[in-house]
Amino acid sequence: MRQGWRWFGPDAPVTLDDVRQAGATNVVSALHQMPIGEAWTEKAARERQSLIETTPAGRTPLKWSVVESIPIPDLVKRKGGKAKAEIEAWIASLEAVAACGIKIICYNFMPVVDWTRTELDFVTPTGATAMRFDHERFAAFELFVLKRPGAEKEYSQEDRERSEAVFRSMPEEEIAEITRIITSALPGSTTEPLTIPAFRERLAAYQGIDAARLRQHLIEFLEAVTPAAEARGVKLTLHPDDPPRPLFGLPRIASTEADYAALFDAVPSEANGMCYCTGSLGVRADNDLPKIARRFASRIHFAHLRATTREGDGRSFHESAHLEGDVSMVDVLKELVAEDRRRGLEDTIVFRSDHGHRMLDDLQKTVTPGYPAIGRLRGLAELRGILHALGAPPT
Ligand code: DNO
Repeated sequence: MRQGWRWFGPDAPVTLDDVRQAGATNVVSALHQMPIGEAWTEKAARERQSLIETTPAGRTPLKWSVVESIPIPDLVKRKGGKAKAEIEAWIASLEAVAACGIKIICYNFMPVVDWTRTELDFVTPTGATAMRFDHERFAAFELFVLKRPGAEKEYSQEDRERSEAVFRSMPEEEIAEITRIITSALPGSTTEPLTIPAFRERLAAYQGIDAARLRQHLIEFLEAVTPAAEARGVKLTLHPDDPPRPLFGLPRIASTEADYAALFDAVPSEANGMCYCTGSLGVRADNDLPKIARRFASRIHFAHLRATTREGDGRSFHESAHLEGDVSMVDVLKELVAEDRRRGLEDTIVFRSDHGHRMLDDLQKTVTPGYPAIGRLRGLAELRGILHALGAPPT
């Protein structure tokens, strides 16, 4: 397996030397500066590639192997194959990165919001902080800040009462903070930052789009883009929904084993692949992670490895240290290594330690939420240890 590291570009607090020191060799990056929907140019992709791959004398070479992500505009999710211009622009971006030799592209198909949390710095027993999704705080936001019409029907009376109490106890700054975290899009998000009125409008635009429609739109998108990907040897990897269940009354269709099976059945192209994310899938107790890895092994080209702990209410969760939490990372890695052994060297799975606790010096620094250097470095070191013990040292 290839050791990856997400790098947010030249302005990020984590540098390419930090990536080298963490021991990663493969960079995961995107042209985050590009407005969603605008076609990337080969020139811009080459500039980013040259930043990553021009190795100063005496330093370890790095390779830009994965694009995470080329965002899919809202219109494609709402209109499917009818969003012709948007799909063409997406293909142009695919071609721009493929021309640079980058062969793995990650994307997601979550409507309106990408990954969602309610707290960025939940204090763990060690003093390190983790990201968390708290069901009551989420409900407080949805019911009393966003005031989404019809939302109350999706909560039990007990939930509504509790979340109202939570809302009433929240000082103004906390309400502003949760609004910012949810609507302004977390780092790397592939959706646009929104204000509350714009957020309401976006939600309303999905009226009449249920899971079956959304799935059909994803299938139409894949039917349109996989020929271009196949022609260039590019693998498209669909990131699971995070969390893997509907939010804000919007459907989500990449949450379970059955969801992925339906997509691979509908679009068998070998370019139709999966970004296997333990942290996202693991939030559902009914997702059997090693089984999913085994079943879809040949479709997995990119893996996000981290652990989450489901909390007592069955809805809330927080991010744990990489080998703690609800996932058996050893069992998962056994499956991925077995698949890797079936492949050629060029084709091995790129994995990255996903998210990390904010700890040690990072507690004093400005960090990118979810992506502090030290917590991720710890995670990568632990994952690397497992791979050595399995007799499959990563490259
Ligand atoms: C969060 C990330 C996501 C992911 C996109 C993929 O940490 O895993 O933002 O990059 O959903 O398109």
